[in-house]
Amino acid sequence: MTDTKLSKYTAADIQVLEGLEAVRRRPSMYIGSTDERGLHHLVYEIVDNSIDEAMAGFCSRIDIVIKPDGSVVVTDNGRGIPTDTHPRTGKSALETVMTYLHAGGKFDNQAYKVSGGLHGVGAAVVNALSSNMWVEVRRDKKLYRQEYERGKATGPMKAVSNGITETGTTTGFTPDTEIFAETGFDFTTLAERFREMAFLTKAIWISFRDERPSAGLRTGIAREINYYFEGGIKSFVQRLNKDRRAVHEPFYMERGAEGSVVEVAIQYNDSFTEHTFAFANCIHTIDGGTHLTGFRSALTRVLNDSARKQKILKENDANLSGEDVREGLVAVISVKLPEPQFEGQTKTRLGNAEMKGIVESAMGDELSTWLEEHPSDARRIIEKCLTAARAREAARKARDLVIKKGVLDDSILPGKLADCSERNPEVRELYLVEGASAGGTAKEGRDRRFQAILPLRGKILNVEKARPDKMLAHEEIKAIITALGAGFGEDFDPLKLRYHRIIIMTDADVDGAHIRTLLLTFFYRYMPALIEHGHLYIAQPPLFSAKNRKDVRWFYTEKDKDSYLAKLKDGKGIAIQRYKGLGEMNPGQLWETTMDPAVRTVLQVNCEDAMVADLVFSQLMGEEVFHRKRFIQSHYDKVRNLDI
Ligand code: 0RA
Repeated sequence: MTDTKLSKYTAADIQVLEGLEAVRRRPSMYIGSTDERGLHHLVYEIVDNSIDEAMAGFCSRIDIVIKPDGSVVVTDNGRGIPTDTHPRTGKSALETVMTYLHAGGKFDNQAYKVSGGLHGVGAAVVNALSSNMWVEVRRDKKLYRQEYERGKATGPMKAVSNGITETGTTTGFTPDTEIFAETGFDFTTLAERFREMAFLTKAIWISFRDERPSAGLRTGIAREINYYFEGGIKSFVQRLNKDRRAVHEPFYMERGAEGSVVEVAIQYNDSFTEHTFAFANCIHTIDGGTHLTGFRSALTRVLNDSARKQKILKENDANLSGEDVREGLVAVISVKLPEPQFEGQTKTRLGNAEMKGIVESAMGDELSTWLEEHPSDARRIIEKCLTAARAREAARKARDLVIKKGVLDDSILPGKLADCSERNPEVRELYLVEGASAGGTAKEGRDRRFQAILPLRGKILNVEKARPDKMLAHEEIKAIITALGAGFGEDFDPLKLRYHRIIIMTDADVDGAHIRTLLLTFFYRYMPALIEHGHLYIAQPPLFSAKNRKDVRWFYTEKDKDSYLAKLKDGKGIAIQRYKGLGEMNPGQLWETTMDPAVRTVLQVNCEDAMVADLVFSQLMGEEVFHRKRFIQSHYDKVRNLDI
């Protein structure tokens, strides 16, 4: 209901009550876009209002239903939108909220509402962009109702029943097909957002049901899901650590400061990677911002102080670095502030300068108290950071040695590499091939002018479970780094790449998928720029062949094979073969089906958009992992852009 613009107006005590024509004229101004993203935004707007009511302490459950006709109904058990007459419009407060942009009065009370800037544009905007909308309010023992069409009330608000004991608000709307090209909601997209909302709002119950006839049929999955996390973000970190060994009980704090609220939950595990998620007003700020900066500096400072106090760090020891204190860290930071400023191209970085100090001091105080009150947890955490520091030092030495010895020097290319003759990196391709035998086939089948082959033997190291020194000791990883010639980690320089297309070619089976995942993890963690610049690809070998005496046909999906078979009048003499391993093809076939640029399809691995973090996020949350893995394994032939 309130957005940043409004709060500025009210500060100057100007009330702007505008009709909704502007919203229909330029919808993107209010919801970002009119594609699927904007469409789903409508639902978030309505649910956000109920979340705000929960944050104010008056609402404990929210029910969201996609109705069989494709409309959405959101019900909460809050106080109910007020129904008394609004002094400026002479209409009910409900109608004012629903039919005027930036409806004011008590609704823009900042102490009550902290909505997400761009995202807080509210129910009126949804109303303007819906062909039909209705609201029911349960309040003062009555049930009130009003209906709207494309933002205009079709009649006054009416009390339709008496003797109502509950309170709350129910909103139903049908997105307008005049505005949205696509009006079908995606269950998973909505469910993931609701899960996030549930984690970020302590003890809220969110129930989500899809009643569309197609919902359950297509997938066989029951389309109803309920979220409830007693401990909010504390449950969140515990959940993130579900499949790891936690080092201690979670640290959790919540504190109000200068009109904002800071919430932090931390739990270290025994892995070597960091997973930190920062939110501002329930919006996942994947590019971080001032709240994250404040958090990090408090963490480093407080752990160093504590380590000195406990004499785990001796006088002559160097301080723990930011990297040291983040190894194995799982953390969630959630801030709520009245006027959030989101920066960057995707508006996913918090810009409010004051948040750095607010988070730093709130978190600093709370964490140092907690460490004092939990001495054994404190000791375990600090010992872990110290181990990280020592390992990092050892890794640095190992790396210096490795560099000195020239092991990573590109003048000494790995022996297994079959390089190409072309000199221009832009046209050079490197195939990373699973297995020595498939590697051999690829070497024979390739165009040696511009295609190089690096066979990889056995499993790739899971980099999440290994420190950089271990990683460098791993032959396959070392071979990849050397062959690419552009360094790794902070030193990675895409300008030095010896190939501009790096193509992962693995078998179409579970092992192949696993190796691919490990390789993607490695590139994502140690050469993210490689992915960002679009250099990483996945080859797509066929799954089936159909042979008769004269020729061979290849199929990349089960469906293509089946429809070919169905069209055949006479299937006699046709031999269908399922290809599992690359090694089952001869060099000519491998070239023809998978490597020839004129006919092959390769999937470009893409992490430019924010989805990467989002997926890491979802994968860590567990639930969807199985489905995603299956998705990647069985449908990767249909995806052109694969996000990792
Ligand atoms: C302002 C004041 C009051 C309730 C709400 C807003 C409210 C809005 C929405 C939107 C969806 N669900 C909601 N629930 C509550 C109540 C003021 C009072 O009762 O004193």
